[in-house]
Order: sequence, then structure tokens, then C-alpha cells
Amino acid sequence: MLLLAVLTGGAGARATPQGVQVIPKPVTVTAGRGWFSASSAVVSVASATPETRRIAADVAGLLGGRVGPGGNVMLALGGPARLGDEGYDLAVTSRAITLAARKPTGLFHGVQTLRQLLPATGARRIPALTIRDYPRFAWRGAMLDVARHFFPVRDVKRFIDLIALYKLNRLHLHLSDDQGWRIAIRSWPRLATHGGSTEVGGGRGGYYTQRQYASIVAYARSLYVEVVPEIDMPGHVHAALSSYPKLACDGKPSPLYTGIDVGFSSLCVDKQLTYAFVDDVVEELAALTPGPWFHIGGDEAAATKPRDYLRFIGRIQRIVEQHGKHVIGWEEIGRARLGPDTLVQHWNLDPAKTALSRRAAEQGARVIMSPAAKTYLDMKYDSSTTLGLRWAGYTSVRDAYVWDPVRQVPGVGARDVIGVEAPLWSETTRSLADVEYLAFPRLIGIAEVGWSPARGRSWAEYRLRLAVQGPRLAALGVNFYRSPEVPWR
Ligand code: NGO
Repeated sequence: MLLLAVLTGGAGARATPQGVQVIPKPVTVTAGRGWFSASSAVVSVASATPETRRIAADVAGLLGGRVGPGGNVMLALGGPARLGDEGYDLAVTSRAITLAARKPTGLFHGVQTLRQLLPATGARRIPALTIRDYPRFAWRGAMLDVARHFFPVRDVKRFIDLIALYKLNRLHLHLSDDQGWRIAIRSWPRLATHGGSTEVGGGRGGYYTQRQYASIVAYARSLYVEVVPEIDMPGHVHAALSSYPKLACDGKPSPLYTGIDVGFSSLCVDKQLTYAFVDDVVEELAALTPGPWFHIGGDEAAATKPRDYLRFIGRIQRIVEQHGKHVIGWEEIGRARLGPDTLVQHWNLDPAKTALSRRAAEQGARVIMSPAAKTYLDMKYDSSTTLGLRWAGYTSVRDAYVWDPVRQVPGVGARDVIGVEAPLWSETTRSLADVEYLAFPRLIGIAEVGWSPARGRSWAEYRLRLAVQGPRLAALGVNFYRSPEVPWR
């Protein structure tokens, strides 16, 4: 019997031998003979830059070895074009490890693989093998709603730590909604000081100073995660209207809102002040955000007349572009005429709304797949889950894994889909522990949907690999849901 096997990709795949249980599943894994002993590691960099040296130090820390010349763990920049910006080649023998990538991002992803090749506990050794790996999709995101409940900087950084382990590369921050405005804007200070002063259920809320937001962005970048800020418009703006009543059409003061209804607020599309306001907000936030995107929301604008909505989205797109960013919007913006390089985010269950993603794709927009029934991390797992909502149905760990992003919306196929994103809306999550419980382990499955080839993926095999993540998540202190669907170790 052949024990040496190509472990992934295709019909001939065999059961994964112990020690090679990486998530997301690499493109190809070929098992070798023997083990590399981590304690003997001396890490060297062929292409030394401050960035690759930092990665080398991480590898040395991970293996419990040191950085030095002429080592047996070699990091190098280079490799075939197929690896792209994020892929890597990893070769482990009993004597040496080589990790090569065209960009530091790829080295970083290779290090996450190495991390999972080490056992969670016990002997620090890595099985001999070769891996070639690169992502299926460029966009692999998680979204955190910091508006319904506020999460302090340290929570957000911890969340970034966890998503980076699974090769996710975008953190979308939903920074404003009816219940709270979470980012300081110097030209409109009451947005944060008043609009950020409460949250769902009436708690204290909070907001990020510009310095804090910048520190989140920089921290994410150090883990190769790009932050995507969202200011939701023209609906979901009650906190802003309560902070500055002159932005409302009737100009009347209103108290802050701490419930969870949606679709009742709108910016005043006819007021010139509205566009001055949006321009100021986009200008300040764009300046703090090195990534190329600005998310304008655009969902559930039930309190804005359809004609006004189209006018508004048109003007807002121009403002965002003037500040040098590409527009992202929820799929409702597909109703409007879209500029080039726009991304739309599919989420609705209703086919009439889903068709707007197709309309956007027909205009040349690319689509981020966040189908609510698969990727909404705020849905309950099953009827016994106490946290979460259930408007899109229950979403089991299996449901979040068994789907293909290019088969979600008729007419939106491989050419149109840029990737996947899992939103965590925070109506019911009051702490990071709550967030972790809903996100893990479903987010790990979404990470694999975004990275790994569709061919060769199966729930029966995945659930065994996921089981091995149990001790790893436990060691990290993650409050994950021990779903009965998974034979946890
Ligand atoms: C919807 C709605 C959000 C809710 C979320 C709850 C979108 C794009 N808009 O998704 O305001 O928080 O559902 O699941």
C-alpha cells in the first residue's frame, strides 16, 4: 500500500496522516520521511530586509531556536509566478526547512502553516513534507460590528491575531450605525463624544480616537491584514443625526437609540450640508487608512426614497473617489450606476435583492461573497444557542463550510467573485468571549472556503482536521463553540 501520497487536491487523496492537518488546506502536500526537530533550528534569511528579518525572528520564536547565519531553516524571497503575492513553497526534511515566497506576505502565510505543523503540545517536531500553497481568492475577510456593541482596541487586536492564523487578510470594521458612532472625527466631534456614548441595551459604548484607530490599522498590517473602514449611509445613521440634528431633514433633536430595529434613519439627501459632512468624514478616515478601500454601507435604506438613494449613492461614490479610495457597498448599491473598481458585498436571502449583485457584476464590479445563511457569524448555530440572531436560519459549522462562493448568485461566477467575508454583527455580543463563541469555529471554515481549492474539499474530511484545532484554540484561550458536529480532540 502506498503510504506516501499527495494528500490534497483530487480524487486520489488519502486520509491525512497525523501531523499534516493544516487549515486552510494547502493546494498540494506531499509527505516525506522523518521529522525535523524544532529545537535544533537556526533561522537564516536569504533576502534580508527589516521585514523578512522580523519574520525570521517570529519563526525562531515559534520553533524555539535562534536567528543566525548558515542556518538549517532558510527563508527566501523568490519562487514561481504561480505563488502570486500571498503563496509560498515549504519544504521540510529531517535536516532542513526552506520557506520561499515572492513577497513577505507569502512568507508570513507559510509561517502560519509551520505553526500548525508543530503539535499543540508535546514533542516540538515537524513532519518531513513539501507544500505548494496559494489562495483561491484574493479577498478573505472578517467583519466586526463595533457599532451595536463597542469593542476596545485590545479586543480588536486579539481578533486580528486570531484571524491572521487562518490566513484571512481583511478586517472590515463596521464603524457606525444607528446605535453608535465609533471613530473620532475632528471636524464633527460630537459624532464620537455623543454618538459613541451608548450601545445596544444602553451600555457605555465608546469610540476609537484617531490614534487608536491608526494603531489598529498598523497592528493589522504587521499581520498582513488590511483594515477596511465602513461608514454606513444613507441609512443606519441615527447616532449621527442625534449628534447633529441639523443633518436630519426635519432638523429636530432626537435621543440616542439602543434597540435593534433597522431601516428607520436616513441622511437628508437634499441638504448641501449632508455632502459637506460626508466629505469631511471620508477625508479624515481615508487619511488614516492606507488600504485602498472605503465601505459606504448602502444597505437597508428603507427610510430613503428610491430616487433619492440613487442620487445619494452617485454623489457619495464621487466623494470617496476624490479621496483616493475605491468604493465598497452592500449589494443594494447595485441599483445605482457604479464607478470602475467598485466592490459590492452580497448578503441578502431575497432573490430580488441578490439580483442586485448580478447587476453590479454586469457593470464590472467585483463581488465579495457574504451570503447570510453561510457566513453571518451572528446567526445561531442551532436552537440551543443563546447568543445570536436567527433571521437567516440556523448556521451549523457544516453549513458555514459546505458552499462555493462562485455558485451563490445566478450570473455571478468565477470571473466576478473577488472572495469571501464573514460578518459578525454585534446586536447580541457584549464581550470578546461572545464574539469568539460565535466566530469559532465557523470562521475557520470560511477561511478555508476562501483559500483552498474547491476540488478535494469535503465536510467528512474537514471535520477531522477541524477537530485538531480544538487543543490549539484551547491553548490560545479562545472561547470556541464545541459543536457536536466535530469529533474534538
Ligand atoms: C443585516 C443588516 C445589519 C444587521 C445584520 C444582522 C446587513 C448588511 N444589514 O446585514 O444591520 O446587523 O443583518 O444579522
